[in-house]
Amino acid sequence: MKTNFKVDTQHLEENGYILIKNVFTSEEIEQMRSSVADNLAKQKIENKVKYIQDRECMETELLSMNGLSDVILDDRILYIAQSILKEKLVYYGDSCVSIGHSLGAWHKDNRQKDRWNHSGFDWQEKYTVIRIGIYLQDHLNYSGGLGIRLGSHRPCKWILFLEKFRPKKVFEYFRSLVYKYYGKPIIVGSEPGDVVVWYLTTTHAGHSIRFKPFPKLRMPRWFEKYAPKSWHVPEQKRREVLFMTFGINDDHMKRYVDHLKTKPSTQEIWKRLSISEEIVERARSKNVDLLFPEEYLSSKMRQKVSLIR
Ligand SMILES: O=C(O)CCC(=O)C(=O)O
Repeated sequence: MKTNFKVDTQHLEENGYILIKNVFTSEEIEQMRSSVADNLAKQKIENKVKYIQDRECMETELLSMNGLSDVILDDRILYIAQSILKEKLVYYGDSCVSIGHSLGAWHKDNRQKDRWNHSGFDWQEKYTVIRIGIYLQDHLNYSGGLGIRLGSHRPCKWILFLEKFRPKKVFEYFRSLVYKYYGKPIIVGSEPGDVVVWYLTTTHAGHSIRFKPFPKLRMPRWFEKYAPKSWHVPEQKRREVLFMTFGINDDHMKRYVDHLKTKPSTQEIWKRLSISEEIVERARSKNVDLLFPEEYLSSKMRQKVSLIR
């Protein structure tokens, strides 16, 4: 596919994330914002929106949403994911629209068991589950951007070293300190039209605050919490982000889907899955495998997609 952007996989390997500039036009971003508003209004009427602090959550994945299903199967998104993962892409319904502030704490999203256990399976072979974020507003000049800890997608030698020590309690205390400070923190300066990609093993935080005296620095959480609000660079507009993950048909993906099965919100998304025949066909023609755990799907959906049994 001919594109006007480059997928710098080397940057991803070294740093755990990439920012790809100018993938979508400003008209397309405005269209996405308008589709988000339409879906939110519809789901509010149906009483399906959940509120977490001042964040509005639609528990529906993107392929089931009018106007937003096109984004996942957009050639540019698939080209980006394919350039990184190199094999047939698998989509298992792990996507959402995030509206409003997300929590700003540092965390990883790979399976719970291995997040901070760097001897676990997720750290053994090249990790192959990526998250793509399309931030629909300016985070280069405004607050609210993604925080990333550079290089935190690689096993940490300190954590591996500390794992040799017992008793466990002492080890766990030091390990928790290492987690917080492992990898230099940055704010990803995405602008509307850009796409951000990171591994689920990369330590990240939503909603970084830029401060007027030093807007380029990602400040520690305690500073974000307690520094005067008058120092904050404001947000440009209501924060809206489209998130989606892709994997390939391998053990990392299967282990991640097993982890998703433990989350009631994802179970709910799978139960509500409503992908049209036309979209299933489009995914097939673009060589994307729609693969879902059988036990959560309606009998109608079971007929349409591939099943994890
Ligand atoms: O809201 C963001 O920018 C990041 C979201 C996040 O933390 C996540 O996807 O786990």
